[in-house]
Amino acid sequence: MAQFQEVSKQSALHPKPAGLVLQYGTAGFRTNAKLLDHIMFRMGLLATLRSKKTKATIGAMVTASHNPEEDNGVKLVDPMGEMVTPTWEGYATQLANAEQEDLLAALKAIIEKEAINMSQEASVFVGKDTRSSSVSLSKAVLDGVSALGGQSKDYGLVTTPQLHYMVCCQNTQGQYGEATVEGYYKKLCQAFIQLTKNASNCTDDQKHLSVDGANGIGALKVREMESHLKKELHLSLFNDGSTGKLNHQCGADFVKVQQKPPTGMKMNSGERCCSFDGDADRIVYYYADSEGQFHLLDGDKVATLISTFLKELLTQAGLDLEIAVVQTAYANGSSTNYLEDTMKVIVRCAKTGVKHLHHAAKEFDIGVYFEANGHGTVLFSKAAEEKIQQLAEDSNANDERKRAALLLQNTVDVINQTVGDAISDMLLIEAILAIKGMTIQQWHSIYKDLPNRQLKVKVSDRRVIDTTDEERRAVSPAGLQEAVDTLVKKYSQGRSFVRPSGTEDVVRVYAEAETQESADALAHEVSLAVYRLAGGVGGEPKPLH
Ligand code: NG1
Ligand code: ZN
Repeated sequence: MAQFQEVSKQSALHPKPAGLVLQYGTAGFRTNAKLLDHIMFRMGLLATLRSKKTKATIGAMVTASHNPEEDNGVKLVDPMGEMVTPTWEGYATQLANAEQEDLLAALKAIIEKEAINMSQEASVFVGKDTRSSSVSLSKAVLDGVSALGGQSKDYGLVTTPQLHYMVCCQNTQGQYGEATVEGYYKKLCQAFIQLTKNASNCTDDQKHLSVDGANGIGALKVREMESHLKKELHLSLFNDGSTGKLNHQCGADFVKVQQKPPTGMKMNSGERCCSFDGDADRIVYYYADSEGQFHLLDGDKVATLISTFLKELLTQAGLDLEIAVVQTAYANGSSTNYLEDTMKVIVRCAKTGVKHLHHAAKEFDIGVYFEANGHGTVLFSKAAEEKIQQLAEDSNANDERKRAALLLQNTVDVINQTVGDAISDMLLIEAILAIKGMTIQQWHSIYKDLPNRQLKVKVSDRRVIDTTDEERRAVSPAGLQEAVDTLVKKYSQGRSFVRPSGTEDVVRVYAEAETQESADALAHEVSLAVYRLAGGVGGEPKPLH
């Protein structure tokens, strides 16, 4: 067939380095940009097949999120804006690793297995982040699409969640919104402005927020959006990419893991600040108190704020909808206790990676999901949205119920339900704080985080670590979990677990305990156990103090 001849011809221009093996990981392929040209071309091919199979538009986003500038990556977006399904992640890995001469056979195997009608039209939306390598790599994706005769639309520079949004808008024939960046700003900002009308006496100071753009795409997009906010939110942008390096000493991942402010940011005491990551799908908040001490409000605090707000509105509206919060093992123990014991909301634990959280959140009328690192959103079931709408339009409902329903409606509209979105989350958080007349200090004091520490350990093959119980326990290598259990017992309020990263070649260690010294010591001791029992490489992990 002519299509396959074209694939053969084009793939020669995007050759695979022989022997290179890469996995579709927690969030797509991710590694040094120099190794990715063939992967991009092949993901263009796969996105086209996925589009033919689903008879819908598929997305391909070129980004390596919070990884260093030298890295890049690609992830595929399914028709409703979700992450591509696990079976197709498997195909992605197969296609990516087929040697040059086996590519056509690998492609045909997928076509056959999925019984894909190759005369079906295909449409792929492509987006990229601000990495210099993204320019040629996104072209390679477009080449892959055209080699299989698919139609593509290149959105150019967009945040990851913006691309997810476009895909969903397109496949819902505009029901979810208009599939343009302008349409995205309009929908979110209009909802934000409606929400803030419910805030009384908001001063200019309270409307101010400092944003660390991680020197990435989020900074560009916040600038683009600003005029739509009609001065209801005043943003001071730092690390906007004009001088600094992407994700270097800044961005949500740096702030969360290092538990300190990004460089290049001016922090006045008590003022709200937030950081995006490199592709603007994560957000964390923080502030410095009058003594200059830094306080972090991570994804767990965000989930708590949002779920409290929603629960209050549901009560006011008299709507009987089940609300749950989905977290991962990285959620701070205090947040889980607070949500379950004080807030009385259902809490579920899912494996790391938003696709797992997203899936779990779909089980509820309203599913609030956040990773501790600030990646998350809220999902409303169709039935929930309908009930909210009915009440908002019910002329017999009393004023309080109606007001709550309208607030819920605008909340639904300000949220990007397709995936975690730093811009959308920021607008929602700002609206909630304004409506509740809450300062960042008050939000922070809802519960007190247990001191915690995250470390990385290099091992020769991280696959020797296998986990169970949503990654909270290791089943291999032998003896590791027992060692962790023994160490944890030494510390008051201790908790620790280890898992192989899905985005970096490391094993991650998490520990929390009553004091920072204990959390640091526990994390270090567990790192040593990993190093000794799971084939550590390089020097032994050193104590933090
Ligand atoms: P890995 O490298 O698998 O831990 C990291 C984050 C995930 C998720 C992905 C994708 C942590 C501990 N892990 O995954 O939560 O966000 O990157 O970006 O934050
Ligand atoms: Zn990201």
